[in-house]
Amino acid sequence: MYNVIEGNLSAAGFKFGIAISRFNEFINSKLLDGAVDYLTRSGANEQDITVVKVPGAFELPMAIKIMAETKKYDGIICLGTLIRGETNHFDLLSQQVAKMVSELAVNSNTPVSYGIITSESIEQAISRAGTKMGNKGFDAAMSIVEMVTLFAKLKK
Ligand code: INI
Repeated sequence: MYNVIEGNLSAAGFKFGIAISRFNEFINSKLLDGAVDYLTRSGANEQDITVVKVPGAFELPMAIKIMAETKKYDGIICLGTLIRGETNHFDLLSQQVAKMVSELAVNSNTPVSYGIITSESIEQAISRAGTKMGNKGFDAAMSIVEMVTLFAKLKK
């Protein structure tokens, strides 16, 4: 019989960092609510959750890098909203940020989950922040708990 190593959904005892941008704060605050809701309902202690705020999505990788270097967090969630209608450099920003975030996660050995909405319009962003299409912050928290618990097993 083969061996299977996988994470679980119990956040108890782990420390989480959340990097969040202020740009589109109205939407991002809903993502933060969703992420904290998931973490605490999965057993995380509120005192074990640290929220780091940056101006915009462009600055998220910089914050994540320092956060990962401190080794204070078992996992980091990044939250933000990029709306095509609002920016000419939407494509550049969204591709660069996603690339940087994944490189940071791989290079730092700290799991980072991606809770950044990239949408065509504000309406579409709202539908992904706790209305019709779920909550991307909640989903990113679910992924980070699975990865953090997986890493704990892999490192044993
Ligand atoms: N930042 C975002 O997080 N979302 C956006 O939609 C956005 N738009 O539209 O431009 C945005 N721009 C700011 C950018 O992330 C930086 O904060 C800014 O360029 C300063 O470095």
